[in-house]
Amino acid sequence: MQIDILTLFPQMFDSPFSASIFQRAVDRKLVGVNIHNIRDYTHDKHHTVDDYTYGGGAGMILKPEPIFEAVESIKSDIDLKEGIDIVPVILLTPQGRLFSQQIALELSSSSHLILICGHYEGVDERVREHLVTDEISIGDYVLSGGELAAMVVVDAVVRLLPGVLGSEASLLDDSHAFGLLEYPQYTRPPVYRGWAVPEVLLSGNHAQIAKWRREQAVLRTMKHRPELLDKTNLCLEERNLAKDLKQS
Ligand code: 6GU
Repeated sequence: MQIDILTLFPQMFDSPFSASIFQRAVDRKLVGVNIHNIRDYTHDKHHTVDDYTYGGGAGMILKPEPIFEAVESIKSDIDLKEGIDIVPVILLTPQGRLFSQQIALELSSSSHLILICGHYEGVDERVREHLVTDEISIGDYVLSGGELAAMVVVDAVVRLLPGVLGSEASLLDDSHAFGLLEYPQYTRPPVYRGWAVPEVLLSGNHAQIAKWRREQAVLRTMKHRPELLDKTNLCLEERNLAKDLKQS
């Protein structure tokens, strides 16, 4: 997968993409990331990227020209195999659809992504109307720019690409992959400061362990994210467990 990111602050991307799983994915050529400075696509002496909003109001708006030219330049470099692919052009903005594991999965099937990091009070609406194919927000809070949101999206998408994670099984265990939060996990020592690991986990009884984990996942989901349970397929036993917990 090839990812192009348009930003006013390219330096923000230096460290998050140079560590751990991500760097390994780049080294193995499973993903390539290019960071483009929107300012490089301006033509005036002052490299102007923003301007006042028509009609008045506080704050500056990103001008359309540099963004259109940057995306068009990136697209013209892409070796598009005749109509097989339209490249998603995604604007990171608090006005977008709420990012989720489902959307990460959807995006992970594209061979190419172009991400535009919004800034200031927003972008000229013509960027939305005539350039962007998708708008994504990472949650109901306001960030000072789309950069951190772009990093969140890229991280969530890249780890889903085949071969990026060590074992494909760990993808299935992910929080949210099943619509349940993850069960509690422990490692050695078996007793730490007097706090013991639940006995069932040391029992070697795999059926019991699987049952305990599923129950714990339901309990935890019930406690922190009850709305997720409405969308999840639970067996009768788990439904009753959730119901009991609700009543207690
Ligand atoms: Cl994508 N951008 C900004 N500026 N703030 C956000 C966001 C994006 N998602 C949540 N808050």
